[in-house]
Amino acid sequence: MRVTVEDGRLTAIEPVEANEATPEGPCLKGLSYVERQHSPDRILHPLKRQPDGSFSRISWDCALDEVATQLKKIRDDHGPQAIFHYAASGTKGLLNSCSLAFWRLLGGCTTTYGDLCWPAGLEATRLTLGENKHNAPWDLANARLIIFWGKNAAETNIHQMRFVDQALDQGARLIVIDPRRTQTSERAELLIQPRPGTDGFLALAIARLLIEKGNIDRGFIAGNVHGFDEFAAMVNERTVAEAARICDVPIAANEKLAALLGSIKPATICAGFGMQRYTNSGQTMRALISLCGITGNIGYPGAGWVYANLQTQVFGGVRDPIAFYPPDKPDGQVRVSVSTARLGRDMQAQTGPPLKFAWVERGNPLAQNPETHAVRKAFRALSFRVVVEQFMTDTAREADIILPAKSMFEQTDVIGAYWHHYLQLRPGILDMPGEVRAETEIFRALASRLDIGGPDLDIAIPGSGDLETWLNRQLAPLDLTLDDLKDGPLPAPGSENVVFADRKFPTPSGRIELVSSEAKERWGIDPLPRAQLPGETAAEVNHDPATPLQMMTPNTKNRIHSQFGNLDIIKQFDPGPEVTIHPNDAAARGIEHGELARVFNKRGELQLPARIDAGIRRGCVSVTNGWWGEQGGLVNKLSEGRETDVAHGAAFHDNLVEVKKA
Ligand SMILES: Nc1nc2c(c(=O)[nH]1)N[C@H]1C(S)=C(S)[C@@H](COP(=O)(O)OP(=O)(O)OC[C@H]3O[C@@H](n4cnc5c(=O)[nH]c(N)nc54)[C@H](O)[C@@H]3O)O[C@H]1N2
Ligand SMILES: Nc1nc2c(c(=O)[nH]1)N[C@H]1C(S)=C(S)[C@@H](COP(=O)(O)OP(=O)(O)OC[C@H]3O[C@@H](n4cnc5c(=O)[nH]c(N)nc54)[C@H](O)[C@@H]3O)O[C@H]1N2
Ligand SMILES: [Mo]
Repeated sequence: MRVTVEDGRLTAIEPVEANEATPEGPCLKGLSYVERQHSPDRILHPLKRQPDGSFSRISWDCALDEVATQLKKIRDDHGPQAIFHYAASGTKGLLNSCSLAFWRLLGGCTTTYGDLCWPAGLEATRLTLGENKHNAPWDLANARLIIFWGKNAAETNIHQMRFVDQALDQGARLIVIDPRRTQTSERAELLIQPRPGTDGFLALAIARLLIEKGNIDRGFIAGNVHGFDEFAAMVNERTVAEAARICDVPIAANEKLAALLGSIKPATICAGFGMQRYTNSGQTMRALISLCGITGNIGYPGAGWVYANLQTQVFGGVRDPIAFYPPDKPDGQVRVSVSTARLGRDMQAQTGPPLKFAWVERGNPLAQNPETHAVRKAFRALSFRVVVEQFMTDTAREADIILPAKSMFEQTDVIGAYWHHYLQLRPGILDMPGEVRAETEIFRALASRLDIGGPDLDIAIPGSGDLETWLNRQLAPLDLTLDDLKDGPLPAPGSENVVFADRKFPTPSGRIELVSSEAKERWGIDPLPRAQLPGETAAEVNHDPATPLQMMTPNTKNRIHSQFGNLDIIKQFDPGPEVTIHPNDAAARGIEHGELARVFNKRGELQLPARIDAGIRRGCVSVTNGWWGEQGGLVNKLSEGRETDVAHGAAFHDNLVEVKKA
């Protein structure tokens, strides 16, 4: 984005055409930074909780002295693992590594493993293709067939729709697979609405039809696919009619999808994160990718599996989803970790030693992690909590000390992406308001109180005068400098516009693996992507008459998780949470449009106005995630802390509820 600053205030945000992925510039959320940056609700000073639960302003010296005293005492009395560090996806950049470096210098801490967002899909992709990368965003315009599977790009990847439009203008076909009718499906010629969590069955039925009709790419398979014969035998274990019954979609829809995928090339499957938020999602995602493999839609323009593009993760970190695994052996450090999907329960279960202190930055676990009640209980069981935040979130409200956090305009950093492949400079262009300090400064101030110093500290955490030197040091292995990035976005070194064009797949067999022994060894799942029913929502195995409705909690256009919803510009469009319910399900419960309804299960309850909408599958309800407690929309009160079958993701949508008139 190109930003205008006048008299120290952000006044305009405009497009940067040089970023070919987003030439039309930011969406409403991006534009709303004009309000967010200068919002009167921003936390501008350190705050301390008072005995009555309110917060009052204290000086930085008081705040840091108290935090340092607590850290020292807890480390000395209980060991550093009694200190819990939590960070999530609030902002991205190279400087984020400083926080972990600080705890390492302190002697270690307890962290999290797994991730709330996308690990099941990442790991499924890695197991199958060897690497998480996809064609450049604009290459989608070359596709003749586009399948959006569990992805609502018109809301969550808005820029991608530009390339969908270009493809459609050139005669491409668009299919959407989603239990909800969405803004994305409005553009499609066919919307398939499977029973949630059953997409693996659907994919294997399509594979069966493709193989039966000979609509597969035998040449490509012979050269590039490992395990095709076993896969083909496996898909014959279930008839298309059986699969259609499990997914509850018409057989004709299966046939149409198979006919399109079998006859139109190049085809791109754009997979979202929807169906990888179930307990079976690793296997589901593997089944979906196999469709690209058997139709030879990998390694060509307009073809492929578009899930996550980690080509800018050139600094380590998430490129290899192994980073999500719990450390088997602490690397010489006293490091323990708890599952982020089961955060509340796992925090409470720590015994050697029990957790005493939490440090939260860039995240809002009281709203965004599963099982809010357990998370709250775990935080309240601690003796001390610090939250570094810009706004008074549900998590900040739990803190003993709140430290004011910088915004992305207030400190220079280098950022990557997970859809396009540009590295970008994010220059600090505004002064920090009030008494705000960057995390790097906060950690250095704490370090001096804890007798941590010397070259180790300077290498790990730059002082404000050394920021550019530090960033240049991170860029050096890539033969890049900050100056190179000053003129605009640069493709990450080694990134490709068409991936796997060389047909080199870094899997154990060097091919696309439809059979993966690694899947079995690492995760104990079937080496074949055999479909399984999801955990809680599998009506066949688990039907609980008390909670007959399946609840999805997807993302939404004008907010990012729990961010932006507090801004006036956003409230105009999204004033508050609602529960979307099918007219028949509402009628059966005597609920009218706009009436207050109770949405509940054994874990918790929300009271929300009902939005009656025939676009949602019967038997399903949805509430977008990210509402705040004060708005009455903490959706994770209803979700259980449950991991996905691979890679420790969170099975957010695998969730049953009942709805009654309030
Ligand atoms: N505006 C906006 N954009 C965002 C975000 C945001 O909060 N707001 N967040 C960003 C982040 S961190 C993420 S992870 C992405 C996520 O973006 P998406 O990949 O779009 O993920 P979700 O919103 O979780 O789910 C996508 C769709 O999957 C559907 N779905 C749910 N269950 C199933 C199922 O069993 N099968 C199928 N086929 N579909 C299912 C939902 O109805 C939903 O429409 O968006 C990113 N972009
Ligand atoms: N039920 C349900 N829950 C979900 C999901 C779902 O689909 N359903 N989706 C999940 C997904 S995909 C994701 S990615 C997670 C997101 O989970 P989180 O990352 O916890 O969610 P955010 O709401 O983005 O919270 C980020 C916080 O960081 C703060 N922040 C921003 N910049 C900075 C900074 O520079 N420094 C500091 N200290 N703080 C900063 C923001 O003010 C904000 O409060 O939510 C997950 N939760
Ligand atoms: Mo996410």
